[in-house]
Amino acid sequence: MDKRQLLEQHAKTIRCHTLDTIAHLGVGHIGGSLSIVDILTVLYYDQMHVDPKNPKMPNRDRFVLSKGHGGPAVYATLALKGYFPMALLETLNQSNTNLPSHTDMNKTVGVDMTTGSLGQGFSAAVGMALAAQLDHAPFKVYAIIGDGESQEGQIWEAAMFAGNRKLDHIIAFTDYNKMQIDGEVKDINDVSPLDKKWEAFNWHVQVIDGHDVMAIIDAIENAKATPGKPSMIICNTIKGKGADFCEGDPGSHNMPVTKEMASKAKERLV
Ligand SMILES: Cc1ncc(C[n+]2csc(CCOP(=O)(O)OP(=O)(O)O)c2C)c(N)n1
Ligand SMILES: [Mg+2]
Repeated sequence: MDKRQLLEQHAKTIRCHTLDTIAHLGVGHIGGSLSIVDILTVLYYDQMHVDPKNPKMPNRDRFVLSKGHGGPAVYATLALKGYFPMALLETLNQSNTNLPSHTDMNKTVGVDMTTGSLGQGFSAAVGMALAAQLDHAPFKVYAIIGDGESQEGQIWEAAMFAGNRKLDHIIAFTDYNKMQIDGEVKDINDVSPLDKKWEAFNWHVQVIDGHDVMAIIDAIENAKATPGKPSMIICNTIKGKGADFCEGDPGSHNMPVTKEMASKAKERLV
């Protein structure tokens, strides 16, 4: 198996466990979880310097899911990497769970920042990158923001600050799935042209297919090879990618998912 095949296999496995995790609860943010799986796969299986046995390792790379509602995909990824037992996935969003629907650093091993209030996680990620710059630390901060989240003013305040401070410790991704909670981003408050906006804020910008694992790797390598600028990788993605019952459907934001729906979707995936 070559690298692409291996990573695509991991991505399928993460998608299957994300489906099962949400189906066990019966409802959840399936669309925005599945659209980021290929980015998570590349980060955790190819790029990030992390150790599940030593989750607080001081110089680990950090990951911030600023669109915190994609937690189920992060939990599936972390469980498969060995941060915690797979069985924990069945506790998603139940009372006293360690896996709330939105990522929480005080509850889940391996989660570096508490998120869910859109815009705030990205500011925290930029702050972590500033700390890394001041400390001359060797690690990177990876962050995923949503395209609907990019309608938040706070995103652009953080973007301006990171560009001005030349924070090259941060490599961010926009999950550009063209949809948010209420429908299509362009109909609600269009964020395009995203590339020109980020360039204007002094970021290094790339636009890629966010489901192509090798393109994601290349973009991260390019970002690492560009000192003196924060990096934004705009990933064209599809909401609900891989699940036949909701792929490309604006209704996939937070929807009921039965075990039958999940198992049929998994059959088509593998
Ligand atoms: C500050 C804030 N406002 C509103 C919400 C409610 N909300 C949750 S997800 C979402 C849509 C986000 O869209 P996008 O960033 O495109 O993520 P996707 O749905 O594509 O995963 C909204 C408005 C929130 N979590 N935080
Ligand atoms: Mg979106």
